[in-house]
Amino acid sequence: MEIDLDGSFLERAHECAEFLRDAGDLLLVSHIDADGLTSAGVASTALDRAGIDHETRFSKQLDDDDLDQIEEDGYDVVLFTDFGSGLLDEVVERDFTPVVADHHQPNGDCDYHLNPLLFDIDGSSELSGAGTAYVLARALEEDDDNRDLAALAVVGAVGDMQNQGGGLTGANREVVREGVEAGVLEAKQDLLLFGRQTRPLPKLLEYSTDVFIPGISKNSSGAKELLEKAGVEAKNGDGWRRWVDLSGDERDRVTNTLFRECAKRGVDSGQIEELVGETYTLLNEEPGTEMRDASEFSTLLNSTARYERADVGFAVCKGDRGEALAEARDLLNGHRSNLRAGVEFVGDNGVTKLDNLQYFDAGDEIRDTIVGIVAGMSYSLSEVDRSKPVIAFADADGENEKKVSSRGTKSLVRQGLNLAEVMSECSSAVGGDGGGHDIAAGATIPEDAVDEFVDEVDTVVAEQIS
Ligand SMILES: [Mn+2]
Repeated sequence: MEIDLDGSFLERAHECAEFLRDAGDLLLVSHIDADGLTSAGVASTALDRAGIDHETRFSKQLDDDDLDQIEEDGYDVVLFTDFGSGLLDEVVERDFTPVVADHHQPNGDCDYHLNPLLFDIDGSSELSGAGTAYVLARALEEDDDNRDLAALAVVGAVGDMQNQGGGLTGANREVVREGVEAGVLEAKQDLLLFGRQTRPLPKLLEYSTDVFIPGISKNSSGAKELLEKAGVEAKNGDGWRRWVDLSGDERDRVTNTLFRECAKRGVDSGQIEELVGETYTLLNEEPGTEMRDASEFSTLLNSTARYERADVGFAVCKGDRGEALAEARDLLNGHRSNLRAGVEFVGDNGVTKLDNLQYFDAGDEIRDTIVGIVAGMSYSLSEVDRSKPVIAFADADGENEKKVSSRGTKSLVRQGLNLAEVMSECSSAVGGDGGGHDIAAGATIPEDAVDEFVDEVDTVVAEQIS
């Protein structure tokens, strides 16, 4: 379904925009993750351009304490981005007027409620929080200005994994189209390996663990050999070359060689196809930087969010390429070494295997904000079975609670795995709650319910995959 920029969705956006112009004391509140940070970046930039004063703050999960604090601070109007819809029945009781630009399932409604789900657009796969904020931003300008913000909106959609299946679809395509027309975005089919802008070539191949390629993934000499076979120099005078440094012809040679080697090494054809998909380049960003590529940009933002430095990620979204960017890169480096340590922990301690899943409990050894990524990365370990989902537990902030993260593979999803359903059903069966995406989902459960929970998961996964 296409976003109808002339239709009722845009009409609602205009009503919200008109209201915001005379908002009085305005607070922008957004979610702390890549989509939430880009949502705030899009909304705040558009408000600035429209001359609307506002302050900005972030929250990991909007709750009553946040609402109490906002009320106490005496704002007249609060613009919520990337959350708010789910708590609207409580928000409307408060002593301020809410404007909500969100894409999550609504609980309640208000006059200024912009949410694709209210307009028959799928909020989980076809428009993100940043995409919704983008529609609002478009309504804040009478002409075609603010279309440059489509680039950030795409970063948000990618951050929310809406490009699964090879590219953005639905209303997101309209956002992509506007970004391309505005000259800020390039969308093209390319190798989907992570790090096309910043990683040294051999590392680009070596770190491909989404699709595991025997003899190349996690094998630096194998990765270098592949480049040799493709007749592509891995180095030039300045050091390692990156994907972005290659000519189109060189990229084709590497891609074709990679396909051939995958087939030779028994990677199934469905997985080989997943190595290529639509990629998004932010044309106003410096080549060779994280911000140039939507996927690398969203990872940079996530690594600020996971360490509660939303201020840093937000500043980068608003264009800071100095101090904030340097700090974001430090956080990213720290994040990577935490991930390495996490995977090492799983390797050292192993996983417990049931019929239809494997799990590990990291206790307080791995932060609950990164244990899900570690679970996904652990597929690269020989002791982890790619034919079963990985369930990871970590101690949560809350007392007597466990944070659960789960990861599957694309091939498991094709066989019917839906971890969002698994996490939601199985956590509520033990008195917790959860949800997410088919390939990656999470939950919070009582800490004494781990055994019962994994048994539930074992049963539900069996049903899905059979
Ligand atoms: Mn979102």
